[in-house]
Amino acid sequence: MQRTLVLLKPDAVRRGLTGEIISRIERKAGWSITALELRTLDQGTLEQHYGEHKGKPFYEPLVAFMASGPVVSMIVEGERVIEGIRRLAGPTDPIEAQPGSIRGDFGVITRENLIHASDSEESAEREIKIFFPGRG
Ligand code: DGI
Repeated sequence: MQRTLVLLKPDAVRRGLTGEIISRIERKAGWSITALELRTLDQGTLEQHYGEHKGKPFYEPLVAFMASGPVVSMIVEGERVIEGIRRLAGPTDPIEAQPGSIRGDFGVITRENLIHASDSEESAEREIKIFFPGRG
């Protein structure tokens, strides 16, 4: 059994797509949401979360976007959930994402790509500690 950290980004919240996206996750057999919160992220949290991208040209606009409104943060648990949610989400650039995926169905530009999901077990554990310290 795996667990992963999922963020529904400010564009998903602003556009009223959180229900649709959560529903896609809930419908996968055997997966369950074990923590869920709506919050606006502070700079410290974003620096920890996206630290690997610090110094890259897209970092500052990414952090500004991620702080621009509330996000839904979740822990999702289940069989192969890390790879599974990455596939439901689709690639980083929504134009490359297949129709049927979340980014493929709803996204256009790379920054406003609706969803974050941990990319490995190590990332999941690191990110869960940032967003849900009591669940680390
Ligand atoms: O795991 P992902 O969210 O698909 O991608 P990531 O962890 O490599 O990057 C985190 C976010 O940073 C991504 O969702 C959007 C943004 N990003 C990544 N690469 C680029 C980018 N934004 C722009 N504008 N250009 C990039 O090359």
